[in-house]
Amino acid sequence: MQYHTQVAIVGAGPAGLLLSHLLHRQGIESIIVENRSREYVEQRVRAGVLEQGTMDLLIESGVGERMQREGLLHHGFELRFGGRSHRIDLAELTGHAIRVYGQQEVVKDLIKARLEASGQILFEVQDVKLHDVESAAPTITCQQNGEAINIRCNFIAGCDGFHGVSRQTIPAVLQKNFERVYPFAWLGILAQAAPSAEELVYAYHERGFALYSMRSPQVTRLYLQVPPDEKMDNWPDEKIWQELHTRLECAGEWKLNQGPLIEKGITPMRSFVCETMRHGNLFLAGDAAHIVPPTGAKGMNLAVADVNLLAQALTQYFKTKQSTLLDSYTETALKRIWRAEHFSWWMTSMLHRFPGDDLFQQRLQISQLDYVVSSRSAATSLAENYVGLPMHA
Ligand code: FAS
Ligand code: PHB
Repeated sequence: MQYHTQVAIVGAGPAGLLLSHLLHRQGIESIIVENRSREYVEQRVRAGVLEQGTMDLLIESGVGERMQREGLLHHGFELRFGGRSHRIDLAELTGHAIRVYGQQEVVKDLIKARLEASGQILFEVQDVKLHDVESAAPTITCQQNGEAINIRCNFIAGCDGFHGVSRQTIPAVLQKNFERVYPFAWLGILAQAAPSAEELVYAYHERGFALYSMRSPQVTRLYLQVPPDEKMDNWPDEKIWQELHTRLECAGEWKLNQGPLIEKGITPMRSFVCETMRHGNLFLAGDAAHIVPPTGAKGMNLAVADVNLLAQALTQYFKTKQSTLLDSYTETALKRIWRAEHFSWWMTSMLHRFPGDDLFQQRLQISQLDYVVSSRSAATSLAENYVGLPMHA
């Protein structure tokens, strides 16, 4: 089967779907190739926090209605350490808020919008390959249901995540990569349990980091710091709950509600940036170009910021044949990416126990936490990074 489009997109995650949606609104055609099924991508539990800019973009582009109706608007969150809880008042410090709305819900809304607009998303493709990306007529080949697919296009957007093929299409010698792997992972659970608190709780505890979040008035989302190579088999439900109670219930009367687990998994933690976000007419966006530890709730929001920028650049090209924004895409995107990388590293370093850390390191962490909860300027710095810096103008 032969296709011809303006922008071929690899990956139907938040980045690829939003890019296709934003281009469509400018009359620019695209085709998405996705190696998983629609059901799989719509059920994949990942991020949970939308920055102010992400909320605004989804609303402005006409896909934010359910997010506004079902998402939980939060004006602050808690830092819990030393047996006490301290609220960071995001709204008071920045005038902005965040919204808790599962990434899979964003994906569902975007797929619905694309299909209602007759957008083309080829699910369950295999053997995706990118060809002639340095030419003016790059192509993507793949298989679908045993049929060979060939897509001719002007540009390819690599939105296929950290393990995708797009970044690997760029010759290794040209890839300018930066990485830091952390000596711990997150064990995450989704529980059929009414949230025990209105807002998120980030806990620094001698036994390790814990995070209390939620997805709806009936579903709680929780995370535990575990060793980097931890196996799920070592964590029966009872042990998970016991550790969560220990690490989170350290301040007064507050008790964590329990309930049946819906989903559980272990996510490794790394910081990664491939600064080579363009190679010819291939552009990388989202996790294909960068990864952050989820402590700062930046992953999906960074992907959104990338494709907002890339959509503007592609729109300029197709409407005016000018490529100034395409030429500056990498430099502009990297400014926000490195800001989010630093903030995510800083939040992770402040809140996690590092294997082999000493009392000196722990005193530094407590001092940093004490400063953030007692100094308005320190709290403001955290808050403005957490709600997200303004989207690229
Ligand atoms: P995605 O990885 O979401 O999407 C890429 C898409 O490309 C996928 O659908 C994949 O199936 C597809 N694909 C891959 N290879 C392909 C190929 N060869 N051909 C065709 N399609 C291909 N962020 C947070 O902010 N908070 C969190 O709590 C959080 N938890 C996470 C948990 C896990 C297990 C993971 C992996 C990530 C988590 N993240 C979290 C980060 C996550 O939300 C990402 O930032 C977000 O998914 C980025 O979106 P995309 O760039 O679209 O990449
Ligand atoms: C989530 O709800 O999944 C979540 C919230 C905040 C984070 C990471 C994940 O920092």
